[in-house]
Amino acid sequence: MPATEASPKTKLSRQQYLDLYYYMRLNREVEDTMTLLFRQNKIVGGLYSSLGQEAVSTGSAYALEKKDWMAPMIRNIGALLVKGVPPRDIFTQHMAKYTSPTKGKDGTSHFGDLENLHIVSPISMLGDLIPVLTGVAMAGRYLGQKIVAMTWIGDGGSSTGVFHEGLNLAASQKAAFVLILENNQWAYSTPVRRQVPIENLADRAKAYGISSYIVDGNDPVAVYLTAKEAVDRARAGEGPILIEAKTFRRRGHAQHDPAEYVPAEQREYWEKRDPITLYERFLTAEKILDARGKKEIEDKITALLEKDREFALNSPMPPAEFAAAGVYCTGDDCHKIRPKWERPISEVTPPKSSVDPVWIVEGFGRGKTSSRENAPIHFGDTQPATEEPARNGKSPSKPAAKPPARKPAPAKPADRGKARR
Ligand SMILES: Cc1ncc(C[n+]2csc(CCOP(=O)(O)OP(=O)(O)O)c2C)c(N)n1
Ligand SMILES: [Mg+2]
Repeated sequence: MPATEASPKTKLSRQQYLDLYYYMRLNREVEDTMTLLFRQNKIVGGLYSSLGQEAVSTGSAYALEKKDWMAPMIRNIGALLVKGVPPRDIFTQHMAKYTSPTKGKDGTSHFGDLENLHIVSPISMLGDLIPVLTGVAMAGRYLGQKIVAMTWIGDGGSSTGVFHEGLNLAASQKAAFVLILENNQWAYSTPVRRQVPIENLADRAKAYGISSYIVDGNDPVAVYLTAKEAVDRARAGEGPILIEAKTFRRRGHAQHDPAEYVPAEQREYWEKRDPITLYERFLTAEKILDARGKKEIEDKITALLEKDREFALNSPMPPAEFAAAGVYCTGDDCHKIRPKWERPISEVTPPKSSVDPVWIVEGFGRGKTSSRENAPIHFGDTQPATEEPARNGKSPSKPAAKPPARKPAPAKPADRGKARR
């Protein structure tokens, strides 16, 4: 599908327009605050900037419902804020304070909230969140929750093997999964044209037979409307959807990288397209935002960030004696998460959920197999199988003319579950 056109005023409610503005501003100011903290040597780990990409994180996450799941990557602080993570968690986490979501065990953004906000922690290995979030979407369907799962990937990350494996899995499972591909033109110091031989990364969706969109990643309304349509379609059972958001990484890969390899003309082009400046212009022209409204939003953000920054600065570092706590599962305190069934459990547990297999794979599943390679399956220890032996590695297409001399014992429910995997 072509890029979404500039969005007319009537598409969103006034509150929605203002929410997008608030979250973009909050996103930028949380990161500006952290840049200052980094310069003061208060940030423990790496600090990545999403300057110029705020419309992608906020517009896409804004399309999710409360019950939906997401997994952010390093440039998606905006998505965390939209989903309801308070800035104090982001500050304390980056400062490795004891009050942080990981109790000071990480100095960047590796935290989530499985219980309430439905956020899976980022995984540093690029692309690995795709099969994980596909699994979340599949679990949601299994549990009857009608949820959608969303994650983000960069242009560089879209060249990993697991991107392709994950999307193929999502497509074949028709998972309610939306993948936002942030094409910010650079993967570290490699420009996108030198790592991918195609113009539009959205074209990759064709390989998996799934739908895709291309959207202006600097227009929050276009991102939101596109993501909303994708989320609605995924929820309706249309399968996964890939959205390529074209944008630009205005800072280096992380704080240590001055990004001198970026051509000046390219930087200038994108600096003129700052998403917040453009959106503010739009809101003013449409009379959705005036000077007073803008000041109210700014004051609200300033007060919130001052409070949360102070909280983080005044929080203690983790006590040394807790270094090993929460690292290994003891079976007592961890793994408290239980599935939330929204359909009768009997519907998805044997015997109601089970059907007898219509064909049997040699050496797999029911019954015991002979230890000799290529030997026909013996159901039980003594009786030879009377079914037609498999040929060329394939199972017989028809059942044997005569029934087995001894009926195989039905597999236990647990075995059946394994056999199906
Ligand atoms: C599988 C894997 N390979 C390499 C890395 C190291 N690495 C971390 S970020 C990055 C660049 C990612 O570029 P892109 O996906 O375009 O995301 P961006 O940083 O532009 O948001 C690389 C190579 C990694 N984390 N995982
Ligand atoms: Mg990139």
